[in-house]
Amino acid sequence: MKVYDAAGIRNVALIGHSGSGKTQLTSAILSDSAMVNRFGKVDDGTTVTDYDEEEIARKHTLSASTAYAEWSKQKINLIDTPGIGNFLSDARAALHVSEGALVVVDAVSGVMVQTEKVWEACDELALPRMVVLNRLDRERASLERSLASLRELCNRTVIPIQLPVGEEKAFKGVVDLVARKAYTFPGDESGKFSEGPVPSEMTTAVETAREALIEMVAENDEQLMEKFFEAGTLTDEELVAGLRAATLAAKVFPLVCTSATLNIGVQQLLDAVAAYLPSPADRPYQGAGKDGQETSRAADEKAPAAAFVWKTIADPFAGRITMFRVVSGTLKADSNVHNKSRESAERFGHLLLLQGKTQTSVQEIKAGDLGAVAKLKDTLTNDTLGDKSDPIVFPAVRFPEPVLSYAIEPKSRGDEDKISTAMHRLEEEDPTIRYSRDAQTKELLLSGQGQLHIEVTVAKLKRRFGVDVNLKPPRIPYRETIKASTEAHGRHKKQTGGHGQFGDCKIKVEPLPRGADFEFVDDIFGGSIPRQFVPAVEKGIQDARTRGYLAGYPMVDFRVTVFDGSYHDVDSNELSFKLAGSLAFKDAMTRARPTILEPIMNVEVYAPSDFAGDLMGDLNGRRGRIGGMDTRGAMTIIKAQVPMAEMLTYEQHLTSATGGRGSYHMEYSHYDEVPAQQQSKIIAAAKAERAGVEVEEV
Ligand SMILES: Nc1nc2c(ncn2[C@@H]2O[C@H](COP(=O)(O)OP(=O)(O)OP(=O)(O)O)[C@@H](O)[C@H]2O)c(=O)[nH]1
Ligand SMILES: [Mg+2]
Repeated sequence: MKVYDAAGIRNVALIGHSGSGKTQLTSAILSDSAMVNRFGKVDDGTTVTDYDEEEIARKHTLSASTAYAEWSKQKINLIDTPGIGNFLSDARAALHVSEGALVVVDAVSGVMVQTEKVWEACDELALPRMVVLNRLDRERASLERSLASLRELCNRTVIPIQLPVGEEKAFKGVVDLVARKAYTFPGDESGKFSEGPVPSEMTTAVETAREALIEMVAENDEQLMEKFFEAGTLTDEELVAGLRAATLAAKVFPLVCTSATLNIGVQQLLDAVAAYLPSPADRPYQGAGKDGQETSRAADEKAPAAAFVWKTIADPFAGRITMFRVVSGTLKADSNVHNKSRESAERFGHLLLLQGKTQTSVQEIKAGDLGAVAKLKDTLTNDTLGDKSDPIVFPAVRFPEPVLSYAIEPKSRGDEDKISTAMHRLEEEDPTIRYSRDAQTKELLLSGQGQLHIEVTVAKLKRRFGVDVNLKPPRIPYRETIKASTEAHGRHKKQTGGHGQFGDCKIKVEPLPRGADFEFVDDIFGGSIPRQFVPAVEKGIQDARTRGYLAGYPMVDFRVTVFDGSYHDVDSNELSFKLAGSLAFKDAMTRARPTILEPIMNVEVYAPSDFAGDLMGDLNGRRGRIGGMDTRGAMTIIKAQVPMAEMLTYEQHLTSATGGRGSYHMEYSHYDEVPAQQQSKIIAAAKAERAGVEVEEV
């Protein structure tokens, strides 16, 4: 393939709610641009970008993947991203290396919860975007209703540049509002279309929509506004240039119409991408210079080479695959590159272009383009690669912390070492999972963004690394804290002939604000405890607090001050003071009013308004606090704060309560005290667990 320079490249992330058709659309694009021979289908598991077995089996994208199409003398790099909430961080990462986004919206359901999330993510980056109204061939599909819900998201700035020809099953093409031409398709998926005049029954609608488009463009440019007032309209050239400028400035978001399964409107979409979305040359990349000062870097192939790593794939056979964007300069195969985030040297072998999983080896990759390289030694996601002498580094993608933990155990004994190696590889690939060992129970914990995320990770573990594990019910990461200040005393004394043991300390404990974790203060004056033993007191308290007091959960948000004690010249040693610390902690807990904290989640539920009442009732039943309600067209958004413990089964409930038409998004908010009734259950469950009894439910 030809090597494109920055002005000839478009980096476009396909983002949007799950099921809107991003993968199918990518597939249609690759077929129409003759990058592949057959038109792959999500439903047959034959698309280029959902190549992973797990994606094929579940018919959902679980990890972002790249593809590219040559169109109108341009190379359009496509990043197909997951729409499922658990996996949305991959969409965020993709936005970091794109100049533009295609926000794919299902014309039946309109804006959904993840549409809103990705829209906000684009807003944060001031990213230009186009809206692709897809699935227009479906029953109940509607431009008007979808537009209404979009406009509640971003006012009037989403503006159609096409109108659909025919509705629902009869959807057969699009009218381009700029060129005033109709493109109609036979509906046989071939993508062969005929070009003709606007159908007579559409002329009024087309003229009205065109008028609205012209006004929107004129509104965003003073010169065009003046012309518009003078002449009453704009020329086609002015309209195209004005629309491009307003789109680049992320002030206006053109909307196009497609059916990705029937391959209708897809080529017109590509034309629009080429015409209106920016190239890397149009949008300098943000980075930080020597002193951390913000700076930007133009996509200049003559500048020093600098690349940002936005994704890593852990392949057990091919090794690590590092996916990057060349921000400036030119990366060459078989060359030495510096990892500026880790100050280490890396050796590039083959440089790769990725068409889904298919790799094509190339000699060089220039500024603005996306590529990959295998087998780097210690480069990970979010690293900056380039010339050692060039100070620039690029801002990291912020990945969310895990919200949910499951205990896992190997099905066959002796697999524990294998689990640990494989999990560390998977952590490299997915920064939103964590693998750890529970300090109390010694269980292996897998933490992630939700149940599906955990299940998919376990499936990867099995398929890629041959490790089979059992998942135990999720564990809520409860914490303990105290509600009262008190003083306490701990003394450890043992005299069994010969050498004795003696440690003695007095402490004060006081609650700290939520999130403060733990503080230890040494307030010993006059050597009542010799200097060298104070750390032992702290260690004893630290150990005791991580073991918890009520139900074995780590105790947080309090301060311990050791202010007095005594010692024995011969019998005092570290161990004795450690035990004294731990005894003082236990003594303090009898008066410090210990209590249990639980994680509270921010939850947003999207569902057709008919269900709103029932869903709110249900959230109340889950100890939820409703924070607000909003409507978007026919949909209602409910915002609430709900304890995590009550949300474990929410997915199933929402699906069955709304017939699959509701969706939700959840993220960690804060810790709050558990009501007394629930506390006793948690304490009982912890006791039972310690006694080795299985408990059904907490
Ligand atoms: N009728 C119709 N079905 C479509 C269209 N586009 C996609 N589909 C179907 O909708 C389903 C979801 O399509 P995908 O392309 O997997 O959706 P996605 O946005 O990639 O979903 P995630 O990967 O989960 O985010 C599949 O069964 C597709 O065949 C369309 O234009 N019309
Ligand atoms: Mg997909």
